[in-house]
Amino acid sequence: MRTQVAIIGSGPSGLLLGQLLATIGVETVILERSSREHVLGRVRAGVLEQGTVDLLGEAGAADRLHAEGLPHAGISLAFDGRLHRIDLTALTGGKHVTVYGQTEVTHDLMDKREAAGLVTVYEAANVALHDFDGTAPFVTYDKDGVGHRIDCDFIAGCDGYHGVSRRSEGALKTFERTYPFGWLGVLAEVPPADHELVYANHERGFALCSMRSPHRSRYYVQCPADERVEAWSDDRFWDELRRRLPPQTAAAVTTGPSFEKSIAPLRSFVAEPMRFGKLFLVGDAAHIVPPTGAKGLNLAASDVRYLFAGLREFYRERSQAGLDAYSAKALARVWKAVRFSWWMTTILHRFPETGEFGQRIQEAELDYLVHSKAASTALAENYVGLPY
Ligand code: FAS
Ligand code: PHB
Repeated sequence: MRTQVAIIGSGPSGLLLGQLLATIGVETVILERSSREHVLGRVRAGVLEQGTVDLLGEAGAADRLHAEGLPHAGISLAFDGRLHRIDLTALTGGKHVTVYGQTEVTHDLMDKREAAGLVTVYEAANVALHDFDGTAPFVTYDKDGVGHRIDCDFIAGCDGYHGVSRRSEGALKTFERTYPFGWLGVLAEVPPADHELVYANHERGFALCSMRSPHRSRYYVQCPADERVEAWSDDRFWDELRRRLPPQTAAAVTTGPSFEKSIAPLRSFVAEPMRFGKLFLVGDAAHIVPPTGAKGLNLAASDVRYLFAGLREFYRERSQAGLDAYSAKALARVWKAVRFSWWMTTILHRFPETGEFGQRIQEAELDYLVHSKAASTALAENYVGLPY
């Protein structure tokens, strides 16, 4: 088989890149290790920057997003028993974010790809990348015990943190910070506690009140990094969540049976560079952020935007300029989002080793943040998404 761009991974990065390339007639094949159902079964991000919404629109995959997505003009920070609203729209000259689950984004992109008859090979085993530092790259994989080869012009490594693409290149420099805690998250078919997101800093630990729709809530509590999800009954979760929220928010929590419960580790990770000859790393394959700043999925989208622009320039004008600029351009925005996600995580979570001085500094940071327009504006412009 031959294609123009071989895409490794059928998550948001791979699907969005494939859809955008289809709009300009560039052929792709996506190789996905898991089944379609497994990919759709993942519950992850929930907040989209406007740039991500616009890109999904350009890909022709935003109809349901526009119909069902929830525009949010603000978020609240909760500490000292009170809510402090950050008016994102007022502080950013009219911008907002949209609440719409990553599962739905993935579903919409898969439906669009399938409707166009574009090829995705699910349960592709032993995917391997070859000769991407030469002029004739190709990928190999096994499907139902049969070996296959796809010759291509370029390879897009959209295969996430545990993927094969990043590990295929030796000349990487990586940067990493792991956090001494994780997020225990639940999904429940109950109305949200607030009409906007609530990020809570409490002496028992961080908590987040989010949502997927007016009838479906997404909640998280900070937990030890080695915590087991089996140790958390629904009752224990609801009790701990409400203990970390201001009284009026806790009273507004509607409890009910969870239909998804999982623990996500928190880490900051960046691999440089994001390009090796004909191989381009995209999204979580190149970087990971703690979910506190709601940047993971949105960073994947900005990588896709830069790579799509470079590939469009190559196929239309045979120019390498955009492709040559990809890594530096993507990393400039990645590092700003890594900083913001790290900062949001440090001011909202309880760190075991922080000590009394560190605790006072965190309290002063939060007090300054909600009482200074300059500080609130800095949070708001990062949260809605910095310019591309
Ligand atoms: P993905 O990891 O989504 O997709 C990679 C795909 O490649 C997967 O389908 C995988 O099966 C496939 N793959 C892997 N290895 C392969 C191989 N060798 N061959 C072929 N295919 C292979 N972000 C937020 O903004 N908010 C959140 O709350 C949030 N929560 C998260 C919770 C968890 C547990 C995780 C892991 C991430 C979370 N994220 C969150 C970040 C997440 O949304 C990512 O940013 C987003 O999925 C990035 O998309 P992709 O780059 O496509 O990577
Ligand atoms: C979510 O709804 O899953 C979500 C929202 C905001 C975050 C992290 C996760 O910062």
